[in-house]
Amino acid sequence: MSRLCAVFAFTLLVLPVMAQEQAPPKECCAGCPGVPGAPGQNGFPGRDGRDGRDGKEGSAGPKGEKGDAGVAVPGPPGKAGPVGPEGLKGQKGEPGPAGTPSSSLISQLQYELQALKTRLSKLETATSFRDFKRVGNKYYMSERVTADFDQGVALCRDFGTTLALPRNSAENQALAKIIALSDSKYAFLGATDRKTDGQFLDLEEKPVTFTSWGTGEPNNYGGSEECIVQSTSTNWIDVKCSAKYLIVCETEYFA
Ligand SMILES: [Ca+2]
Ligand SMILES: [Ca+2]
Repeated sequence: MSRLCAVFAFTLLVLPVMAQEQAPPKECCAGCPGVPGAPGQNGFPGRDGRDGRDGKEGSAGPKGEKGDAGVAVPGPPGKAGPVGPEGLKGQKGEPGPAGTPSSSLISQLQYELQALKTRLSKLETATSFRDFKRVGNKYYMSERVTADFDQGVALCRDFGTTLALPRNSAENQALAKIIALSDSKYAFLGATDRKTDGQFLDLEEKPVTFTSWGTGEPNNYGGSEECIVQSTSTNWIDVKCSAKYLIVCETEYFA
């Protein structure tokens, strides 16, 4: 290659722009390089670079504005304190409405009504006698008549009652007062020792537990004293059942 051609070709390769702006050479030799082609297309983008280092901590930001007032929320209840002193008594309330009586209340009322009827019946019987006296739940009654023991038992039974028999000291004294109202000093009692001498049984044949024997009694005088009389001094004496003494009856109700 001639020196001229080499310079010319170098000029075209290094300064293509200049070559485009310049007019094509008017002289050329055989075998010289042709005119440079158009520029190639752009290549693909290169790979991403590595991450940079962390920057310095920034300065503190400006102070924020004052926040809104908080909402009150009740906390859990605390432990119960000690019991305080008793307060003053309140005013009496209005009476409540009348309730419907329960079956048990009705039963109770029926029971009490029956008890009252029985007591009234006993009282009517007692007041039908000339003398009567109440002691506890018992009435002593007397028509101030005298009779032997068996007649007396029948007389009292006719009135739905029994021949008097004190079961305690109070009844013993009440009977003495009834006897004192009459002309008699003694009244028959509702007990005998007809079955076994010395063992007195009441009219239901139950042993007599309360007694008020006088001095030396019962002595079963003559071997035939099977009945008892009480004196106005409350003493008991065993006597013959065939003798005649005051008849006092008794009747008892249960409260
Ligand atoms: Ca006897
Ligand atoms: Ca006697």
